[in-house]
Amino acid sequence: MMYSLEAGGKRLRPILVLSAAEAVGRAEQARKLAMPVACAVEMIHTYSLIHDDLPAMDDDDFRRGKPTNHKIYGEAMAILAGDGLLTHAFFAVTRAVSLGAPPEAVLAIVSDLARLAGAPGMVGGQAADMQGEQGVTSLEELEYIHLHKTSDLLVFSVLAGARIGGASSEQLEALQRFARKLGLAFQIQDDILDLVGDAAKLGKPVQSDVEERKVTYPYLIGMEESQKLVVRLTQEAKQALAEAKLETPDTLLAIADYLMSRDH
Ligand code: GRG
Repeated sequence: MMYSLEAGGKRLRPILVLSAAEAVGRAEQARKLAMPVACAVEMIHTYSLIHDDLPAMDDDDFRRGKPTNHKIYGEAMAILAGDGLLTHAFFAVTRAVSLGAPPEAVLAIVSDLARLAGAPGMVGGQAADMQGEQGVTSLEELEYIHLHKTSDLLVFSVLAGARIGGASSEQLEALQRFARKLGLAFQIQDDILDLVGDAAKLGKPVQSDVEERKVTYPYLIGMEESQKLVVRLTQEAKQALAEAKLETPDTLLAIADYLMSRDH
């Protein structure tokens, strides 16, 4: 569990939890109360990466610049490390109450986490992605996969932070729209970066129409349209953020800009 948690990564989801908490108000106090939830979402994310890398799923040898969990500890232990992180995440969320977070906010966070990380959320998106390997045919199908596999955990992160910060239901609704758009933009940018990285490795020009196992936005609509879509989705995300009328939205805005322009 610690091997994969400490392997690095951008820590995007915990940063979203903390930034959403501080954006709503009483920044310092909110950040402190939100810390256990920030840790919990990284545990969930790390479990999903460990399981995604298993031979039965993506069968990857490297993650976060290091050998994948099953390459070091074997498949059985990697499955258990993922299971342990998933379960411990719920324990971590409940720690927010002992720090002083309102119990009703924490209860809503537990419920959101079970839904958005579970079968109606990330797990469902991953299942649709695995089925799609036999042939994703439409943009609607691809959007469904991305919205659940990727956006739902970002939605959870932003909502959880905002709940701890004391957000109103109107603010939560606007923040949900923000995170859904942000997640889609993030995933499409990820697909673009994968193609650019693959081309660099092969020393060839970037091609979005190459035959590949996974259907992506660049594959379906081309590289240029995908890049335009990332910009449009980011603008829409920022518009939703403005509608949330937060006290200090600056960090969330900076994250949206960073994700659009990142090169790794
Ligand atoms: C196994 C239930 C289950 C779910 C797996 C997260 C996931 C779902 C699969 C990983 C593969 C993938 C490309 C998912 C899309 C989301 C995504 C871009 C994950 C990588 O997140 P980053 O870039 O990773 O935030 P770091 O390492 O920076 O934390």
